[in-house]
Amino acid sequence: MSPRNIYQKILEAHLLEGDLEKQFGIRIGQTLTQDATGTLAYLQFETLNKDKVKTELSVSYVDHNTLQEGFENADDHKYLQTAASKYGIIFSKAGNGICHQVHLERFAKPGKTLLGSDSHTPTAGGIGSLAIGAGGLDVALAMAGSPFYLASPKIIKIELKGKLKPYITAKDIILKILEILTTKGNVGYAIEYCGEALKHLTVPARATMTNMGAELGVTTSIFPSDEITRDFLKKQGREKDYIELKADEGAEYDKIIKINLGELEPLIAKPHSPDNIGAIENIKGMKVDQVCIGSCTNSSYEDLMVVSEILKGKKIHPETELIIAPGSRQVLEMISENGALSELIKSGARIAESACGFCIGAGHSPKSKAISLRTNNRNFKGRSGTQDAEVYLASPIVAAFSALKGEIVNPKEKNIPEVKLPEKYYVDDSIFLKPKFEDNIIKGPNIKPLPKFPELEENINGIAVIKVGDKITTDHIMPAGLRLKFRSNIEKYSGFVFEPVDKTFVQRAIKNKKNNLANIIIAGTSYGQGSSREHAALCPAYLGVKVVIAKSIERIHRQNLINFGILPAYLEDKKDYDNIEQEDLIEIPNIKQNLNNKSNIFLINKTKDIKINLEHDLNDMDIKILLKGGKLNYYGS
Ligand code: MIC
Ligand code: SF4
Repeated sequence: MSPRNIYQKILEAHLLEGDLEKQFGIRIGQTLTQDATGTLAYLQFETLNKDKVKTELSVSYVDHNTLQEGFENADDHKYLQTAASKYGIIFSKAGNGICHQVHLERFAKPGKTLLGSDSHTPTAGGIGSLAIGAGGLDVALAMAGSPFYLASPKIIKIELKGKLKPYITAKDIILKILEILTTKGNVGYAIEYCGEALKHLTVPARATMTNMGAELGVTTSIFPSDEITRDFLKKQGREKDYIELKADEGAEYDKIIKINLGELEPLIAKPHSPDNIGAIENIKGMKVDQVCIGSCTNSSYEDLMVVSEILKGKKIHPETELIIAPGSRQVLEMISENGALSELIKSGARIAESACGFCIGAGHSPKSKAISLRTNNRNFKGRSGTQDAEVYLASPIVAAFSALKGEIVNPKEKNIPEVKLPEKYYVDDSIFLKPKFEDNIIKGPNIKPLPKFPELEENINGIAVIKVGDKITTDHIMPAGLRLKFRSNIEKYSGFVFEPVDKTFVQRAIKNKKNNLANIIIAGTSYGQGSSREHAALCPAYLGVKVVIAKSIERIHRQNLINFGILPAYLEDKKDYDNIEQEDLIEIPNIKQNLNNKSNIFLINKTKDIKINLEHDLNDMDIKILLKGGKLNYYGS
């Protein structure tokens, strides 16, 4: 047998259908959902008529919408709890922590497959799990036992050597990788880490890096499972979950990147993209109004311990606010037990719930024009809830020193406290509710039935309802923050599509729909970056969007479009982007026939009287799903 990399090993062990070199379907062992995507996932699961989930383990977390301002969040939580109980799913209540942190601590296993309805699901790659983010419908299907379909990913090997300087962290490494690879052009790739420097990276540090693979746009990232993994699992009381996992000598890769950790200097992502990387040295001294430490990227025990050691006996700058959200109840309990929490409180920090919170703009929005320094993974414009805030991303070490000084600090100039890893993590699994398999699902008034979509028409007659530029994120398409509570009410949530970009979009889209004109979105490169939220496809579909024509589309969003019957198409010649204006009348003739016959597809810009060639990357199953008007219609028939 020829030498295999880690992906080949796990994929081979889970292959159900197809060819690993091309398109294939794998068995999903574990799933996770969170509340903001979970309600839809379970509403969709209900339509699949299964009595229980077919996975080895499925967990439903509540971590995004925990503000409970109004009845909507609590309605969602109750629905999720009762659906989990009926279908055999473990339920993690609000307050237990952020799904990725908790899953890493308690459930993720090396060598297993995990599908999650959240783009940062690959966090579990830090423990050697093959973890992928997807839309809720794909997760629902995996829970029902269907294969998860994937095109063979190209593998980038990232070889790490050298030793980190004390002030450099895993966050700086992943920011370096974001500088090299950027957030664009990595669709279809997956990252495998290796190298002698791995021995300096703990599981939570590795998880910081696999977490932010989502920002690169890669399908997933993975670390080998080694003695460090075993130690982490042992301290979590889960040594039995350990297996060794490494690539064979001579295994092949599509691309190789080598990084000498000893050469890294502290980095920061500047507004408004995680790949807008600069050296802290060039930005130090800049006043910061707000510092936030937390999110699924940097909220582990070791992250917060180093922060507490830095803040110990000191006070944060009077002009700066510091908010800290421990990633899980486990982390919160441990820092509370050992006194570190008390140091954080005494320094003047505000302690937030163990939840996503500020990371998704659910509370703690900074003041107008604020400079906010965060340990999060995303700094898209407006995501903090303040449109004109400037959000920077850096390590917890940089964040803690900056909170003390009220300005960005280069930690190179500081003594970095050494933090000892715990002998044992605090474990209390009674915080998870086990399923009772009872049929008593409760749907409060915030839970509305799913909309239905028609089959694809032979000729699409429509209008370029909006033309947007490059790197439009799902936060632009479907804002979160205070709008999050409408995730289970598609009609209501659809009223906010493209709100941050164009407040008149919804009105125009509804008018076109009434006039029987299909709404067509024209976009630049990397359309649909960021979150896995299927609402960014479902709500536009509800408003009559039938096609997205872009220079390129990100992986999860592309699949979500297909799932809800929207055709993802690309401009054959990228220059044709300039040949379509907003409001142009567009016709896409014989689309069904051309897709079925594998003929070229094209559009006629009726306003400009020109023909523009299009491309697509749909496989046979994608085409069948699209023709049916989406995956629910397809599986329902
Ligand atoms: C995010 O970080 O954007 C989210 C909120 O976690 C999303 C999921 C969602 O929109 O519910 C993600 O990353 O997939
Ligand atoms: Fe939650 Fe932020 Fe992580 Fe998304 S990126 S799962 S909002 S903490």
